[in-house]
Amino acid sequence: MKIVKIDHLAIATTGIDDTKGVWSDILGLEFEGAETVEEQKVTTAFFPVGESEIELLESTDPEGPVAKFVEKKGPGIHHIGFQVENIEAALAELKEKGVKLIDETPRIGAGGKKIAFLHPKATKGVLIELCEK
Ligand code: CMX
Repeated sequence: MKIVKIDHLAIATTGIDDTKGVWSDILGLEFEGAETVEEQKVTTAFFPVGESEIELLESTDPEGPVAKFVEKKGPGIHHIGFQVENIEAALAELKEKGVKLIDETPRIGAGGKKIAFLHPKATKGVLIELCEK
């Protein structure tokens, strides 16, 4: 599996409007825009940093996974997104190694990217997303 770069670091928030000042006003990052990924019950907002991005997550539903995460752990780092060269090949390789996956086949995330999550049990508690542009 070839990891190209850290694509994004995702932060679960209580609300993008409440939180975006931290990234734009305090740190001076540029707000690139927001996008709702309805299938995952989440709105995403991006702040580019070099070749990577900070991705803020806001749940669109009180029962959604991001709302549940914030309820349980509070706002904070939610997942790391790694860009890979070939996501299907990466997933096949991980499956072959016996790594527990949340997504065995990619789904579509923000920006139309192909994405897939590894199970946090396989990675000692860190949620890892693979993505391919
Ligand atoms: N960090 C660590 N552990 C996490 C976690 C996180 N961020 N999110 C979930 N988990 C744990 C859960 O607590 C659960 O553990 P147990 O089995 O011990 O209870 C386990 O992982 C499975 O979680 P789940 O929510 O029950 O499983 P689902 O298959 O329903 O969903 C996931 C998994 C990761 C897809 C979902 O929790 C989630 O976070 N969805 C939002 C995805 C997202 O951020 N999308 C944004 C757009 C993507 C993009 O383009 O970047």
